[in-house]
Amino acid sequence: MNRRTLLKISAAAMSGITLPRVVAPTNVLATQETSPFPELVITMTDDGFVFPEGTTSGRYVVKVVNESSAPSHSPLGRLPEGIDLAAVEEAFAEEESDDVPQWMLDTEWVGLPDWGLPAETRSGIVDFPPGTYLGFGALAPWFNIIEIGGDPIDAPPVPDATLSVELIEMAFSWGQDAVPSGPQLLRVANVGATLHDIQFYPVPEGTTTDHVIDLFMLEEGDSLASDNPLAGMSADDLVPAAAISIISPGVTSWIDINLAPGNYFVMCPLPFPSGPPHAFLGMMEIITVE
Ligand SMILES: [Cu+2]
Repeated sequence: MNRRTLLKISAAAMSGITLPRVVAPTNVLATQETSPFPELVITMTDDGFVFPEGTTSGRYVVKVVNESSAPSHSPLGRLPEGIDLAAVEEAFAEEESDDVPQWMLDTEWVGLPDWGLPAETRSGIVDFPPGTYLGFGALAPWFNIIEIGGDPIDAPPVPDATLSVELIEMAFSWGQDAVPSGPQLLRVANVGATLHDIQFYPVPEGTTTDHVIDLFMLEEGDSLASDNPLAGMSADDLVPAAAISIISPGVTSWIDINLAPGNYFVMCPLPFPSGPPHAFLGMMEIITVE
């Protein structure tokens, strides 16, 4: 499997970030003192995810603390029965194949709060049913296995989301007319039939989806038209202000977001089951946050 299949247009570098970003949305809503959910602090290091010893199944307020040297762009999911470390190692050892193994599509990706920069924390509410989990770095060369014991999750309380969005092929279906600025708990439900995610990229006023595509399609050495609001940028300069990692069909997760007023390019970059990024098939739009 080619790791880049999982990145495509979502890769980002640390240098040259020219757009304003919002400070990490830590301790926003999911972590209110009245929360009925236990807290789970997951540390991301350069070697993988570290869970507290003896973590058992449940619906958790999750804090992803990025102690690595790369952005925490790192999916986490429960492997299907029968898939073990050896199968995962074999898949990651294959360098230049665009084939995605079936077990990867069948993995129950939890939709972890994503894209904290080094030293940042991202938070949300995530279900961890018992099982064997795989985490991997989409921007860094690691993967690791985490075992979570315990019982199946039985009728947990429903988080008090302030916003919601459903992911389908190939669109975002919003539960409200607008996304307000400031702290919000966003419910993200994958009600489609394949893997998705959602990422919010701040863009200048007047930017259209065509402008963003022109940026992503830019060949090395070329530059954007001068009337493109993104002129002067490279695709690496686009970094999400809020995002989840891969979320599987039938899974719901909640992420704390804290967007500044402005315009955002919202997209799903995933190419599954095989093909172009979902963004190019319709899973992209510009929203205005007020
Ligand atoms: Cu998608």
